[in-house]
Amino acid sequence: MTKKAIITGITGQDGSFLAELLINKGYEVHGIVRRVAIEDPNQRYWRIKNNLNKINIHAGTMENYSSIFKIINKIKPDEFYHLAAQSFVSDSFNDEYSTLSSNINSTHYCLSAIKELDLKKTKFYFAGSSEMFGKVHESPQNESTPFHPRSIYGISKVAGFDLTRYYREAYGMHASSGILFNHESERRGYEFVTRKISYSAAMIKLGLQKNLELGNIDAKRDWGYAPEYVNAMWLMLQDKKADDYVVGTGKAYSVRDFANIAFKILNMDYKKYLKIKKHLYRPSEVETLISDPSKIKKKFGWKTKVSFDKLVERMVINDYDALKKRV
Ligand code: G4F
Repeated sequence: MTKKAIITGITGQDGSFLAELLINKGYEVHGIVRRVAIEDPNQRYWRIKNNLNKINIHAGTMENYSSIFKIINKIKPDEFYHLAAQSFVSDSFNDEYSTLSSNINSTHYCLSAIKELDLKKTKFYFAGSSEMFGKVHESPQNESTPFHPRSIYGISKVAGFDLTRYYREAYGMHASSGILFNHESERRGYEFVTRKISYSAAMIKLGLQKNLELGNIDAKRDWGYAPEYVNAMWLMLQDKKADDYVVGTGKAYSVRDFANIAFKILNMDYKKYLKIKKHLYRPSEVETLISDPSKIKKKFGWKTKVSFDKLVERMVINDYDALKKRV
């Protein structure tokens, strides 16, 4: 029997890679998408445009329980990947209420609908985040490290993580959370620092931009390659037992390191173009995140293959080649 999967956030970086992975594995793939996205496919579907004929799109609002309930009831999926969220940490400082309510409620609605429909076969995945560790209590961070979120986004993810565990423990649901460290790719949104740097480096090289404006360049992150992370999500749902897993590379680099390598690839020195801007600093920063992915490695043999240098190179070359074609 063909397996059915629902992905929320299918138009995003992770959703698009996950859709491809599941299509290649023979799944019937369903995506829940806002009506505005359906009305503006050129703008919103660029990551999934090559697979649109293989994806079943459903118009739905993550803030609306009945909308989610109806779609889940219609599809009765084997697997449910809840990736949709307001995922830009910076924005969560300016837009506390909608980040908190939409990130928490959407997770609650999905879990509650699966429970109310008594879909015992449906396995649920929640996209947790290393932002939950925030002001870290130990390094590297593993599944037992206490959470200490430093943003409304991080707080919303801790609540989503707790909801997922609660439904697992209270109702025996197969509900797992991946605690994913930063993962990037050629499909990353332009507001995140890695894409901002790769795109700016390419623009500067081609004479289309003068400077690169950044905030805290000493922040360190554990950056991996996104397609490998969606495979980790899938692996979690193939196990008999639901559980939570840290997913990362186990190595950390600074924003400065990223900029240095990115500009070097195009034979430039980032220091010549860098402008530090106060307004790009966050009111409370997460200084360093570094994962201990030994649990997922031991359980599923999962580990990253694309190195940090290779990741930066892929992103920069992709932006440079695409821009060059346009000018
Ligand atoms: O690229 P970022 O915006 O990613 P951040 O905040 O680490 O969050 C990402 O990873 C999380 C997993 O840990 C996800 F849950 C989340 O959804 C998202 O995908 O910022 C990375 C670092 C920060 O320390 C930030 O202060 O870069 C620093 N930074 C410095 N200048 C900047 C900038 N970040 C952005 N976005 N833009 C800047 O100009």
